[in-house]
Amino acid sequence: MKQAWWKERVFYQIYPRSFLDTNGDGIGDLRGIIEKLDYLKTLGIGGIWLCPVYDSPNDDNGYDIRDYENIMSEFGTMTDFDALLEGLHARDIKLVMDLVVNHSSDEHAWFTESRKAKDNPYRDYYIWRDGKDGGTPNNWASFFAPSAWKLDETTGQYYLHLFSEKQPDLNWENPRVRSEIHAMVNRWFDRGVDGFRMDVINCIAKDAGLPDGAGRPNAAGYTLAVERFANRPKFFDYIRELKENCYAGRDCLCLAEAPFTSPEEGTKMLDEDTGIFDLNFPFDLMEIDDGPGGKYDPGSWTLQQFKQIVSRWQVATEHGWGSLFWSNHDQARAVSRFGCTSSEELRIRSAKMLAVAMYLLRGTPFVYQGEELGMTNTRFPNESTIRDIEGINALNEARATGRIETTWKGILHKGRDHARTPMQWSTAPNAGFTTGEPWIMVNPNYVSINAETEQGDANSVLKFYQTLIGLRNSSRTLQYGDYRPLLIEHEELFVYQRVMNGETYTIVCNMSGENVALPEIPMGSVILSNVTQSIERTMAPYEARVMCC
Ligand code: TEU
Ligand code: CA
Repeated sequence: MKQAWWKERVFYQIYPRSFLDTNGDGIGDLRGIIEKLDYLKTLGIGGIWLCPVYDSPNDDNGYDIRDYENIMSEFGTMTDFDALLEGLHARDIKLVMDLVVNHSSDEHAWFTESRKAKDNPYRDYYIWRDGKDGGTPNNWASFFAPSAWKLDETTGQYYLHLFSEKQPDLNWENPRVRSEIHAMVNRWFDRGVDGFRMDVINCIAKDAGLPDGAGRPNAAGYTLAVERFANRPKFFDYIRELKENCYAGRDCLCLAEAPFTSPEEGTKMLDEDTGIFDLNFPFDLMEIDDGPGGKYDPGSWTLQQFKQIVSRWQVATEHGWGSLFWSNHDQARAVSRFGCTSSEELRIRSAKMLAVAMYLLRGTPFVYQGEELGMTNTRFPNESTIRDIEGINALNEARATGRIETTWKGILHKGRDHARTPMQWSTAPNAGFTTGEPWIMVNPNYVSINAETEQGDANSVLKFYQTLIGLRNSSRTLQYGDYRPLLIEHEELFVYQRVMNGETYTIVCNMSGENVALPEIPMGSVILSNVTQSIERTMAPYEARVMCC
């Protein structure tokens, strides 16, 4: 097994808009992150994944980039950025930026040029087509709108947007687009960043001729034509080319966000010798509780499904490496979704259990901001408090098809805004996030769930995360050891070992709300637990034990 800095460190994902506001405009900023660097260091963090901070009109909160080489004015300046980078590196924390190049903003100079005329030199930077039979060029749906095509009056042609109409897809077939992107990536590397998390990167290559998709149509007759644009052969070529042009000779992380990727495809992408990425974010776990109607049609999940997903990816990445996460800025809060919030005691215990279950696996942990406090979903009182374009679109579509009640329930369960409510720093007004009016509501539970209070409480989720991350940081076995699942068929307990050089860690998690008898397994002495008093052969609800021998 090759060693690498990104295999040994615990990462922390920052959603800057919601992290800390230092100038009272209600929006988090880079100075806010700088203020909290010691907080991150104390947590044991060795790397940051920073969501987009580039200049953007914020149709999708920075995932619609207007200028790849400037900082969003709400977040600060390039001087602030350099100061942040310096502050991170001074603490030996790596910085991984978001790279959003499947699409840009429609306000990017490339697109404002492109839409001017069919013969504009930038026309082929995007994907333009004539309509067909009085309608769109094909039947592709958008993730954020019924159709993926928008008719542009100026030239009478349609442009493709897999996300919102303010996020036109870049045309990767155009070598000029690719070399502009390479140059931009290289300038960020030269500035000192340590890697990129590449947004929906496996969707950049669309099948030639843009053939219709075959999937189930939405109410407007369009379909998410995943089989036409996800993990297509050319995508592998484009990434190989990008790596040759940007990564060669650098020790930087190449991390894919890769929806629609099976473990088999993951093996291909992540193979240490022949793959194209160091790490990826797969979606199976994030979709575990999707109902037949998708993300906002809430379903249920079982421990068996969870174990299968984990095991498949552990196996898929045996000759490579994987990522470990419960949540991100697109998902609900981990403890509300996978743990238990019926009482404070169980919220705290289950939040700690989830951390043990996930972050001692083989792979690189990514803690999402606020997760280390056990932050929960928010009871958004009504639709007007929703800020996310995906949620707003889902509600609009649901209203048109009479499914508003299910969808609202779905949003309360899994809406992206749960992850985006402000970080809860203290008991001060607005959780200490801002002295102004926050851009999105603060979860009222900040009075008890916040960093300051938890720092002073030995039993807090925060203190537990510090201990757990410290344990992982100090153990080669937990970083590089083999993964061995135990009690595979068990319906309540999630049990595995990490083994290296004669050292064995055994991790036992009760993922249910019941007392569960612990079968005979090799154990060792308990080095970490989330309950005050363990009963040897009984696992209390949501109990987690880490043993070593
Ligand atoms: O998300 C990619 C993606 O596939 C999303 O549609 C995701 O499935 C969805 O949000 C889950 O509800 C990335 C970013 O993480 C997301 O924030 C952006 O909105 C999206 O790309 C477009 O850039
Ligand atoms: Ca601010």
